[in-house]
This record gives sequence, structure tokens and C-alpha cells, in this order.
Amino acid sequence: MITLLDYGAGNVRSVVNAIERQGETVKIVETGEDILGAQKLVFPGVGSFGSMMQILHQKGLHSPLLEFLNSDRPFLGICLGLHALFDYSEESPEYQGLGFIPGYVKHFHTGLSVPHIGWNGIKANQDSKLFQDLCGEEKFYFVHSYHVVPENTDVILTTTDYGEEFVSGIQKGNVAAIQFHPEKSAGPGLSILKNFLQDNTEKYRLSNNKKETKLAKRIVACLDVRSNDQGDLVVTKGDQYDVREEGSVRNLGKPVELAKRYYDEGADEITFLNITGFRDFPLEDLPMLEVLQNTSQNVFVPLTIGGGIRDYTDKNGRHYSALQVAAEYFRSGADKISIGSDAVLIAEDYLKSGQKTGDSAIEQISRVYGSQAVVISIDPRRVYVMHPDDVSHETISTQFPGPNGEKHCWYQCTIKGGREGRELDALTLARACEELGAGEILLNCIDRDGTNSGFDLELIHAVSEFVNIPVIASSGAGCPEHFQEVFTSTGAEAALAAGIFHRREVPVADVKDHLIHKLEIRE
Ligand code: 1PR
Repeated sequence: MITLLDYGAGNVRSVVNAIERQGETVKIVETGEDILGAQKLVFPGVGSFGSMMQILHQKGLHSPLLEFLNSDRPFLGICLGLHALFDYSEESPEYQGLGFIPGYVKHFHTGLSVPHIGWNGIKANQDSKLFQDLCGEEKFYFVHSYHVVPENTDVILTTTDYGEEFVSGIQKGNVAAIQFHPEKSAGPGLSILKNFLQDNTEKYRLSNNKKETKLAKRIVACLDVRSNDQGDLVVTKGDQYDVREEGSVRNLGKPVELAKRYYDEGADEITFLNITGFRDFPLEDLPMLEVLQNTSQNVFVPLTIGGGIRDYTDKNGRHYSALQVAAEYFRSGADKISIGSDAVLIAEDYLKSGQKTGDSAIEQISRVYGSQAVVISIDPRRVYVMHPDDVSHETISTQFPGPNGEKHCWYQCTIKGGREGRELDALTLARACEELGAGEILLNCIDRDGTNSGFDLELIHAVSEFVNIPVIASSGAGCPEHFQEVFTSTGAEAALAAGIFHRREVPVADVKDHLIHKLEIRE
């Protein structure tokens, strides 16, 4: 029996699924007594340090947790569950941590994109039972903006490199905690959990030498999902956002099956986009929640869900906040949520007032779940202009002149799946959402969507230079070379495709095989 501390602000479902995959049963902690009675305790932490410590105090779990740690029974902290062990965090300096490990939690200041999102390696600083069956070359999934700084270096279990060498794991007796998410790190992550769950105390050496670890470029498989005319939830695919073929919604397969196939092929992340979310209400869209629940049982890489995340009033006049909608998705197994149309409207209000209200979906969800959980999906289309001064938008000079020889263009944001253009450009939207707390940009392109003609490199380059958060390139991938091109000529940290995977034109594995000796890739 494994006890798992769920303080209510994270995706514990995936951790439960990963532990149950090892044949163990999980008891979710409800009370302090549960903690004190636990043989082994797993503490997954997602969200913000402040809200975590606040909830632990409110639920009376703070002292029992500290008592458990001091009893030296087996403990595994994950991500924020590592940060909680320290004295305080720069993320929420007004809150104290557990103080079990002297030291503090520091924000990244490395000049690289923050959050640190993706697959990176670990270097061992001591032997551990957690390292059984690992060779030292594995990569694990990180998603965080802060890292721990222990006063005593003896507790350091692992370090990782991201602009600077940071502590990615600690071990003190039977208490261990890691920055990365083992439940989202595919096979190597499942091995770490298996090793923690075993009763043996033998320690293993991680054989890798101290060579610098590198963050891998991510290959993301995207599943645009909607109900077809028969009411079944299907994976569809637009051609420049038009998903109909001979009058019917294109049906390219079942969401859970396709997601599992892409995971098995090596996809680093899976994204579901509920493309009619702008008009349907996701919480009534139970099939979408079931898709997430079923997928998270067998897919152990990060899941992003988008579509319809906004404040909503149902037909009975009952109001739901975007935070409630997002919370339902997180409880169903999502690690990140993606906001499309509502982000455009939120940014327009913010840019007009110059004020942060704290009430927008972006601010609320990033405050509770952390900025790394909030992705902004941008649906832009190219608009040519003769001169940059003809518009008040951020423009670029383009190598691809317009129909009248225009050498400049801007990228107009749209909402409702491209149906409505707005007086806002993609670069300004991306920066505004970053200022409001978003952690990542999913940068689509209506002109390239479904065309197999390659990514819009000019758009992706311009946006990734304009913000300091990671950018996922999307739309237009037609061959593995397009992925190499977007990674070598833009700052994109991830590249997403849909059509070539669903139409079985290019397997995910072929993309990775093409890149493996050219770029840092997770094998
Ligand atoms: O506006 O918050 O409800 O979110 C709606 C979400 O659904 C947004 O993320 C929006 O991008 C997406 N969406 C809405 N309508 C469509 C459509 O196709 N009619 N999908 C749609 C847009 C973007 C990617 C696509 C890539 C890769 N698709 O999912 O797969 O462009 O395509 P490719 O590799 O096949 O070229 P909200």
C-alpha cells in the first residue's frame, strides 16, 4: 500500500496510474493520521509554492508531514514536493516551507526560456536505490521555473544543466525528492517509481560520467478532437482549419488509440484540442474528460488539453469560472491546459487598460497551478502590408512577397477556430500573455495548417525572439526535414504536428530517427 498526499492542486491521477502500473495500490491521504500511519509516502507537488503551503496548513497536514519525514520512513517528493522540504521559495517568500532540508528555492536566471520545460538528463552525486536498471543516459521530463539550493551539498542526489548546473534531486536517508516528473518520464520515470516502491535498500551507482546534460527538443503529437455528425468524438484535422471533406467531418481515428500509438512511437508530449470548445461547454463534454482519464492510464508523457477553457454560464444560468473548467481537466489527467480564443480577449482587455486585474483565466490558472501549466494557443493568419507604418501592429519583413509585391506582413490573431479576425497581432498577444503569467506558446498558423508545406519559419522566429517563454512550433509539417529546419532556424523548443501522423505519412519515430544525430533528442 502506497500513500499519496494529494493537497488538491495537481494532476495526481497520472502518479496514481504510474504507481498502479507497478502493481501497487494507492491510498490518497485525506488526514494527518493517514500520513502518520503511512509506510511509504509519495508527495507530488504541482502548482505554486504558496498555494501548496497554504493548503497543507489549512488541511492540518504540515506537522504530520514533518513528523513523517523526521521518522526517516521512505518518502518520494516530486517537483513542488521537493521544494516543500526547504525553508522558503522565492516563488512565494511570504510562506515558509517545511524546513526539513536547510536551504531555499531559487528562480532560474540563466538567459534561457523559463520555465525549464522538456526532457533533460541527470548526473548522480550519490548512489541510490532509485537508480537500479538505469544507465545514466536517460532523459526525464522537467517543467519548473524554480530549483532548490541546499545549504549542505551532502544531500544532493542529482544535478542537471540548464544554463547553469542546478540540483535536480536530493536524498537524505530514506527521504528522496526529485525535480522532474517520473510519472511523465516514460520508461525511465516508471523505473524510478518502481525502484522507490521496492523494499530493497541496496544502492546503485549511475554510471554516466559528469558530462553536461542537455535539454532535448520536443516532438509533440496533436489531436484535434470534435464530435462528428453522428455525435462520436473523433480525431479530425483541418486543412487551413477546414475539417470537412465532402461535407462530413474528417474522421482520422479514435483519440485514446491514436494517443497511445504516438506515445509508443516516442512522442514527447500529446496535445488534445477540443476544436469546437469555443461553442460547446467542456464540462458537459464528458467524452473529452473520459478521453483524458483513459489516455493518462497508459500514456506517461505530458498531456495538454485545450478548447473551451474560459468563464462560462450554462443554459440553467449556472456560472463556471475558467479555473473550474481547467481544474476538471487537471483532475482528469491533464498536465497543461491551453487557452485559445479567451486569451485573445483577455490580452485585448489588458492592453487597453494596461492593468492586470488578477481575475483573468490566465492569471487565475497560473496562480493556482503554476505558469508552466498554462499554454496559449495562437491561431494567426498572415496579412500583407506595403509598409510597416501602414498598421499599428508588430510587423516583419518577409522573404515571401504578397500578391501585390508587399514585403512586410503582420500575423492577425483569430478566435473561434479562425472564424473571427481581431485587431491584435501574434507577437503582441504572446508577450501580453507572458506578462499575465502564461508559461508556453503553442504557435499555430492558419495559412500552413494541414498543407505539408513546412512551418512558417518567419512567424516562429519572430515570436520566439519576442518572448522568454518556450514556443511550440505548429502547422505545416510535411516531412522530418521540416522539424530539423524549424529547430535550426528558429528558437522553437518544440515542434508539433498532426496531419502527417494521423495520415500515417510520417511516423513520429521517423522524425526522431532523422534528428537523433543532428540535435539533442530524447531517444
Ligand atoms: O479557442 O480556447 O476554445 O481553443 C480552441 C483550440 O482548437 C485552439 O487551440 C485552436 O488552435 C484549435 N482549433 C480550433 N479550430 C480548429 C480547426 O482546425 N478548425 N485546430 C483548431 C487548429 C491547430 C493544430 C494543428 C496544427 C498542426 N489546429 O492542432 O494540428 O496546425 O497541423 P498539421 O501538422 O496537420 O499541419 P479555444
